[in-house]
Amino acid sequence: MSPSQFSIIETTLREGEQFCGANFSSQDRIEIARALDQFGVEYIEVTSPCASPQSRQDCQHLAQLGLYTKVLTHIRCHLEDAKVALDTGVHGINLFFGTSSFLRQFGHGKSINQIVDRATEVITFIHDQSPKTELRFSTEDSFRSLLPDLLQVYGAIDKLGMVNRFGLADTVGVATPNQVFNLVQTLRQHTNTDIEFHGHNDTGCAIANSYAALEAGATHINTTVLGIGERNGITPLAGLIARLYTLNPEQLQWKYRLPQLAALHQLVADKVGMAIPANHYIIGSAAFNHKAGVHAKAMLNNPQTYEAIDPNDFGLSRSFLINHKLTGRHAIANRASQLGLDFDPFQIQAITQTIKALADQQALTLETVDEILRSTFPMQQRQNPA
Ligand code: HCA
Ligand code: CU
Repeated sequence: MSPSQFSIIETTLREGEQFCGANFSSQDRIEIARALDQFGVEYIEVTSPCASPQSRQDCQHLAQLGLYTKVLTHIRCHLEDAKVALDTGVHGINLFFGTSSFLRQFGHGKSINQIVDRATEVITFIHDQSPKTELRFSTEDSFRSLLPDLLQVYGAIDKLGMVNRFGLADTVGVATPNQVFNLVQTLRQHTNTDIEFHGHNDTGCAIANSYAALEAGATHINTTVLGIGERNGITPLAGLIARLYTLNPEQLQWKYRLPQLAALHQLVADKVGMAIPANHYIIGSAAFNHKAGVHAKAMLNNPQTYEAIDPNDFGLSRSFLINHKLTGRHAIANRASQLGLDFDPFQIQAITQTIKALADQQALTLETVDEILRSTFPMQQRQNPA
């Protein structure tokens, strides 16, 4: 079953800021927020206004930019933080509290009962001050927390009837898709609140885990552009889009401006000072490259043969790599006709063999291949006058 209702909570401006290379200026934050808004994510999450004086000003500014996307901020479950967050005018506040034994022992030092009491106090305070503010409560390190502890915390908060979403966080990236599915399903059965999933990518499962969360009934998924975040980051936006696109391209085209995805990624890559990995989902430079001769042949007949994602839907195009030993005569013939050179099949076969033999000896550029095609052409013409 494919999930039909979901929202993206894009946290490049919060989790993404925890990435080693990220140090966004106020202007960067505005540009990134606008680009995310143009792409069409439903929510953006921005760094806590308590993090620094500039973060506070920027949080306020971003909340008042008049974006279509809702602006959330992410704070510790403290009354003081809540007061500051309320003053910024954000649409929603994301609270988190560690429930794993690691965080209870080595982080905040609170018991489960104390966590429930504090969460109740902060949630009630925010709700009383501003009932329209969307509220989310998340248990940090949910997947290394004990199920009875999680159910006690969520159960108590659910009864308050003041929270819009519960968050499950795979803080250290250890969860498997099955574990995520089971925990989301269990929480669904025990509570009446929407569920958000935040998955770190330490073991490479972030996209699969996010999808498993949706399959089990989660409604909101956290992403960042290029997957940036603490350590090696969280679910990459383009990866989640790719995962969902193949299941229902029309829904994705309706929800998001897919042709903006590449520019959004280039913007964030430039701000972070990193190159977009060539093999990144959808927008990496290799994502629609076709190399092996067998692939190129079938692709020239029908692009769907080796593409589950249509690059045109993202304003991108496919390319055929022909300057290598794995090339084939169909790809070479295609290149020749692009260059306006009309060879017969025997000639193409011979040229392909020449290129393969040369590629065994040296690295070839496309220019070299073109040169071979061009220089062969007049000679062939001389041998076979039309
Ligand atoms: C962190 C916190 C967090 C919070 C996620 C959430 C995590 O460790 O920096 O609020 O849902 O991964 O647990 O990003
Ligand atoms: Cu995180």
